[in-house]
Amino acid sequence: SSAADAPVSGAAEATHDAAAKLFVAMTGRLPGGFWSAPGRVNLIGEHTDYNEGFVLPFAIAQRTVAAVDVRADRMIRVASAFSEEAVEVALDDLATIFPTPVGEHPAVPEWAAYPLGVAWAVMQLAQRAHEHGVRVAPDEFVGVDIAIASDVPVGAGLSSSAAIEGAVALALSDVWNLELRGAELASIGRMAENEAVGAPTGIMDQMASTLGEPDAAVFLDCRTLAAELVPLGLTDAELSIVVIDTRVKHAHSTGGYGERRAACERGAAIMGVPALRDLTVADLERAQALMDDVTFRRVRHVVTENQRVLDTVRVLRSEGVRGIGALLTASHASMRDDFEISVPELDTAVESALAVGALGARMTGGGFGGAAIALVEDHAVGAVSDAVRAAFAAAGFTEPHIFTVTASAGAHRDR
Ligand code: GAF
Repeated sequence: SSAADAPVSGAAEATHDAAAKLFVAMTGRLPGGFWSAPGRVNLIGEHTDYNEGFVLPFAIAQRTVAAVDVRADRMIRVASAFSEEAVEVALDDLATIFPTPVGEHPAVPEWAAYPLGVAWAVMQLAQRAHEHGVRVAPDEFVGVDIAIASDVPVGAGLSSSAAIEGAVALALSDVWNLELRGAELASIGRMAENEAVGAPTGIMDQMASTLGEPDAAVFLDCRTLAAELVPLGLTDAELSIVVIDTRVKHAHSTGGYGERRAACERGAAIMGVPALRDLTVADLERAQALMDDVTFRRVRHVVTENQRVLDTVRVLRSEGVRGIGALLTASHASMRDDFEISVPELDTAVESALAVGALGARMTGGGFGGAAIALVEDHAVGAVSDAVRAAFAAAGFTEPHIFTVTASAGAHRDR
């Protein structure tokens, strides 16, 4: 084709229908309500979140929908399009299932560890109510049925997991009358991801999924969790963000992600700082003298990436989005060469998009697969898509899934 694949619309009717059908099949009843939360694209700021640094993601229109109702007992039952079987657990037994021991698989099917992990996290936090603003005691919680459907591509680096967590956390907050918002919901999602699913991720994805707004990126300080919306102005600039999903699947509960985290912690310890956030580009010369080459390059990626986020925010606010292309491309080079989390498909996506005039391009998300993004003139979206597809075919790679994304609303109740 000569254009990007058809964009998937936000909170799509089809996703609501799928969640409703699953709910009816599981319970024989209609759901009491629908909640949804989006996936995200990270514009810039990769592997900086767990180093207490800066990130600039935005929520996308693709969403996960949770169809939910309360039950008369204290059971929680979840169903999803990922599985034929619903999973049912007593609320009081969640604490015997989670946390998942480090390095082990969850005691429930992995897809179910997300929604059940969120419920567990909410109940855990209720016991420490003063910390996270949970107002209701765990023994007041009633049982719930939850059916989940999504149009966020899975394994594409677009945070399908944060979308599930956000939708379920908000639904539980509402049906349990907890009035959780923003960073509270995000912290619950992250706790589920880290301790129930067992993926040692930062908080970026959950914050983007809960705080996103149309036409804006979320500029987040991952140390203080202070967030500011930064208008993107893509429409006025006649620019598009094209996502190239390489279809190389990644998982952050295994391998490279945790190793990168460990290298960053090592680097911070050698430099005598609490987190790499506390270093600036001026500290890099000293760092190089103190550590091995691999650790140094991991540190250099994080330190320069934090600076690129700050620069991107400054450029967005002064010149506008047309000015950020070189920063995106520099971010990719840093991830490819210093952090070493790219794969040939991601490099091909970036290079082939740039070769036909993309203003900037980079892999987005945790790496080792997933998606790249390119900043492209509206009128060139078709040409860039064609060029990337041709480059993939020439390299013998699986055909990528290419589509444009728009900055969209964060988690909300739909109906
Ligand atoms: C994944 C993680 F979930 C995020 O927390 C973040 O670390 C990202 O990789 C890399 O920037 O999406």
